[in-house]
Amino acid sequence: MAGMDVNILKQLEGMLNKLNHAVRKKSLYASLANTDFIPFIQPIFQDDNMVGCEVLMRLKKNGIISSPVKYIQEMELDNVINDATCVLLEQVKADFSPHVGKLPDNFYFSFNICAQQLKSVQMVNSVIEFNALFKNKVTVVLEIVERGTIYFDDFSLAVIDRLVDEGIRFSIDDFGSASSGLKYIERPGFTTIKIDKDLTLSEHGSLIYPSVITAITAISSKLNIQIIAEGVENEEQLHLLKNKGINHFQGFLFSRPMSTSSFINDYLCHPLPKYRYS
Ligand code: G
Ligand code: G
Ligand code: MN
Repeated sequence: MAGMDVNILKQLEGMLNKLNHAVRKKSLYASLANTDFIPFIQPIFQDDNMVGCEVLMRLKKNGIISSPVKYIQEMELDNVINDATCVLLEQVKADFSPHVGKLPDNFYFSFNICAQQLKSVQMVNSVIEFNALFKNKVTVVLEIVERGTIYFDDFSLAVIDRLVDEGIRFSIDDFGSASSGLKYIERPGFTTIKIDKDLTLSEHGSLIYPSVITAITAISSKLNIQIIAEGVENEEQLHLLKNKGINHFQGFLFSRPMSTSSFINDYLCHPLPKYRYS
């Protein structure tokens, strides 16, 4: 009798979970109705030279552009995230195709994806297509943006190997924050760690997490991995991070994320002698 009760409870729990999922999906789709996914671009610098950029999703609804931060976690649990990434790839391809010749040598476009997206044939094919179009001029980097612990199953690892064979590189985003992708940085193709912006903060002339930064730089030099410090907002931070041996930076001090047309205008068509704008 007690066994039957447990079974019924389990069935009920399953039904409730499904219902909950359906309600959340409906609410997500309602929020995203009539919304376009558009790419914003934030440059990444090695000292004062722009070496690449991160493509960041923005939502455009009724002419208003906003961050996807409120929806991104729900989106990542749904196939809509693959549609969104494909739209960003297509839009960047269309906007930058006439300007590839103006990009610095060895430039890269970094796109955010979560591990689950490697299972989407549509998404993987779009990445391969994008990479093929810009081959020899631009590299594609995939930033793994897991909100929990990063886990790749055998299928995803095989997809990664395939993409690495195509020349695509991987980086671990928000390194040192919630995500834990430490073991993957030993894999071929994982060339970069992006130190989370919470860890690059400084206060009263000192970094808040100097030992963590030292440990990350030690791992990266041992494995010959590149480090990008994210969230660099002021000269003090920049100076302190440079003293730790870091030389790749992204943040508001250099540039905010901007539309593709502003980026093309400011950085490719009419660049100032130095790329620093703020
Ligand atoms: O740019 P902003 O801080 O508003 O972005 C909010 C969050 O959305 C960040 O955590 C960022 O990683 C995430 N994000 C931005 N663009 C993409 C994207 O194309 N795909 C995924 N999965 N996350 C993104
Ligand atoms: O999670 P991920 O690292 O992909 O997200 C990067 C987010 O950080 C982007 O959405 C971007 O808008 C935001 N960002 C970029 N530069 C800075 C910065 O200097 N300070 C802060 N607070 N956020 C930044
Ligand atoms: Mn990122």
